[in-house]
Amino acid sequence: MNLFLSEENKALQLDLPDADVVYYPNFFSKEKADTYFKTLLSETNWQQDDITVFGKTYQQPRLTALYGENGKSYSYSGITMNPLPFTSVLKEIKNIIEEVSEEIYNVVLLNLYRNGQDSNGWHSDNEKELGKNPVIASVSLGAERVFHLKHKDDKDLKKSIQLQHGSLLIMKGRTQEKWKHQLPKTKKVDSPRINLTFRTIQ
Ligand SMILES: O=C(O)CCC(=O)C(=O)O
Ligand SMILES: [Mn+2]
Repeated sequence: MNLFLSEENKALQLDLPDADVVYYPNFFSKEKADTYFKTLLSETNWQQDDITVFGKTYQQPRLTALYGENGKSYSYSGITMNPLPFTSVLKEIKNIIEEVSEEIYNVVLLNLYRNGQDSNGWHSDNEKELGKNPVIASVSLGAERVFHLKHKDDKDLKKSIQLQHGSLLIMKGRTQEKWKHQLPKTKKVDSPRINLTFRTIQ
């Protein structure tokens, strides 16, 4: 038995057309998730970037950081991020996620939502450097937040999931091609959440 994982580590396949999304609500044990949250909150090189959308510049409504192993940069919404080398805690999490998802990742993007006013707007992770049908493995730590998915063509196809402390969400197949996702603002949360998305830059 892997002592890092929770005992009831069940996988829920979401029933979404044109997508392949698996959610593990209790992926890490509570103790492991608590430790990871504390370590990442204090050790991460958090930064707040400006983004430019339709010619207007805003501060991103969250803090971010990029860690990776190959020195390749990653660009989205007009931001280019250069990865710092993986820390030991990030390597530890990456190894565990690689084992369950049977995939190798070379970068992790971290988001810190300081409270319910921080958010991540509708988008797909479909940047060219991620290649076709990318696998995105997303770990949630800290405050529970709602995550929305909506189909790009069929407006009636939507899904909400509560992303729990210590959970893992894997999006693969055509999910990024056919669906968008967001983490909306909420008045119900006033504590921080950390999200890690493991990705492969080609
Ligand atoms: O915070 C989350 O759960 C989603 C993060 C996300 O979609 C992203 O960083 O691309
Ligand atoms: Mn995303």
